[in-house]
Amino acid sequence: MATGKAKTTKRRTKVMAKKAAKKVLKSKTKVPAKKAAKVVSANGLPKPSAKPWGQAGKALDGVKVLDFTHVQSGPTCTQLLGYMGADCIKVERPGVGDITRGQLRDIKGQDSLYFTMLNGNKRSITIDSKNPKGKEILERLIKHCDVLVENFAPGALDRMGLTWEYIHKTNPRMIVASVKGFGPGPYEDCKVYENVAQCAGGAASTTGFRDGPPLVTGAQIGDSGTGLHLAFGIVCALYQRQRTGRGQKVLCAMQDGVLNLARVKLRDQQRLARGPLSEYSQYGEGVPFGKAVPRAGNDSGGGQPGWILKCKGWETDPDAYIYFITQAPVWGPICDLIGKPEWKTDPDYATPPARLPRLRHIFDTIEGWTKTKSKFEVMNICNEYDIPVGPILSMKEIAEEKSLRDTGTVVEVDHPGRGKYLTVGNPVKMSDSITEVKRSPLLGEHTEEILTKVLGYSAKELAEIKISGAITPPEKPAKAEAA
Ligand code: CAO
Repeated sequence: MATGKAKTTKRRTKVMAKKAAKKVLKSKTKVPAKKAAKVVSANGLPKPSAKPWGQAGKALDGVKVLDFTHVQSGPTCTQLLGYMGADCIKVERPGVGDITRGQLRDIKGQDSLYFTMLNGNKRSITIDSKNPKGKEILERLIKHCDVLVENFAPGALDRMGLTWEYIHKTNPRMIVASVKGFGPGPYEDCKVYENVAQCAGGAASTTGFRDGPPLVTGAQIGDSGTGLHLAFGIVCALYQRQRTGRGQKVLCAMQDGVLNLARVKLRDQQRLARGPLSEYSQYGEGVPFGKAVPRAGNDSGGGQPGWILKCKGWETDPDAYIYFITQAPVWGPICDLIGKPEWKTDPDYATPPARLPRLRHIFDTIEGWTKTKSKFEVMNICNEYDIPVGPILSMKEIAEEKSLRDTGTVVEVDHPGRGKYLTVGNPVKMSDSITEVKRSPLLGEHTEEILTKVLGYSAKELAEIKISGAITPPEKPAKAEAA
């Protein structure tokens, strides 16, 4: 409790503090406006926002993307930009659209999951890029947008008249970003799909079992992987434009993207010149190495041996498996768990180099234990001892996994034609740019909206455009290819 004296002192200090504050305010107002602004942005950045986290807009708000992409690689890139807040205006051929709208259809007459899962957070406008009026609309779009993204076959954009020289002259600030199969060189004119890139980028020759043919992987490292690289290039080009004021070309070749993801295998190629790769199980098995990096089955890519092991139920469930890593620091707990405590001190098993020639026997023994438990039981038990393991999750299990729904990695969206569908949300989570996943657009859903509200065409001009054939299919509509 405060005494009377203490109360008076408190009151006096309050009054003094108020006076001092007034003084500070006075002296602050004396600072010339120019200098005050300098204080606010001394490092060239605006004052930190006082808005609550996630309510200060999205990372790419204000960025306008002319999205000329189709199939998978390009759409992956622009969907990510859309997730980050960019306004993606997808240009599609009238009456046809992105070929994937009609590919691998699961509901008759409706946009396929192939299309809907790669084209969320975009607006669709139909324009015939070879029609004179269509070209005029495209010119307006080029002037309006910051980035043009395309993944046509080599030369297709030029044949539309949209050369780099033309685009740069029309809008010197525009960034022109492309996916192609190969970079400059002997294959630059080739059309490329996912598996071609996986093979040409070195991934297939190093995937699969030693005694089997090269294998492609289910992860779309050629298409989605390259789209991801392109998105990174675009964001960097936007950042550089802040300084230079001009756009630039951004090129991602699928072969390069795959190689970047397979770089550990190029590492191994160089190590191979100096001796066998001791962490590959073929070393322990005494199988000689050839001249190139071999396929390593399920060997772990790093220095800690690992393998896929059967779990309870493997006889009937094709996904009852677990990836098990015999990480050196947890070798003791592994030995205890599998009922081999003597391996902790046995010179044949106690050290990582001693274990290398015995890996197959070691993993067979561990499998004897994992086969008695479900993959989730193995996971729970091993996690207690910090033993790194990973259950083989089926796509069914992933689709039903609650934690992935909770984080927005798997999202359910509603589509007017096909109803509810699952898509993969933004895999990049940001604390101040919260992703809102929106359904994919119907073909040409936003054509009029973009022509009038974005490009400023009048009602009269819109009527002219409508009869010009620039935004509607030709008399004999081209058929969407159904797969
Ligand atoms: N209006 C008028 N014409 C249009 C148009 C529009 N809005 N949109 C596209 N077109 C035309 C193009 O101009 C091109 O015509 P021309 O060849 O006569 O000039 C034509 O449609 C087809 O373009 P394309 O050659 O790119 O398409 P494709 O189906 O034959 O090939 C693909 C597809 C993917 C192999 C090829 O685009 C390619 O190699 N792209 C680069 C690499 C890539 O991204 N691959 C990943 C694909 S995902 O697996």
